[in-house]
Amino acid sequence: MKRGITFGTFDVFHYGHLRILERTRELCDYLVVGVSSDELNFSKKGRNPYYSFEERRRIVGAIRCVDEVFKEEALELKADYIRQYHADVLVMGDDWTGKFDWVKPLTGCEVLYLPRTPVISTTALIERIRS
Ligand code: C2G
Repeated sequence: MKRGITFGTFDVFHYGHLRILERTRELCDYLVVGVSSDELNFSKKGRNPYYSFEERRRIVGAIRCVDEVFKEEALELKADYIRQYHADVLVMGDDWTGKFDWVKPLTGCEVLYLPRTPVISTTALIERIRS
């Protein structure tokens, strides 16, 4: 059984989020998702997510193709999470291209970057709704 892992904030869950999860699940038999903690999101983006960690965790966990969800506390812990969840493949959107290649030699886990779904993003959505 092939186990896949992916990570994200998944704030204001949208179609691009659904597609990365569905496409990752097509590459494996069991999908584990690391949802960023509020603190990790703040350190990456300089703002708090619109939805709290608990809300984002529940939304991602309710998606049919997602088998398991956990809290991602730091980007640097990727190799530990991969070992903990016995992941065979790490999938991220291509805005992260090259950023997590370092886990392959440490864990043997394959690393893939899939094209982002065009146009949609949480930031763009929030800006459009605001204006
Ligand atoms: N994504 C996508 N298409 C979009 C928007 C997002 O494919 N239009 C993908 C991103 O590339 C990412 C995932 O959806 O793989 C989650 O996106 P974000 O919630 O923006 O995640 P991010 O804040 O980049 O957190 O350890 C990595 C981080 O936790 C990733």
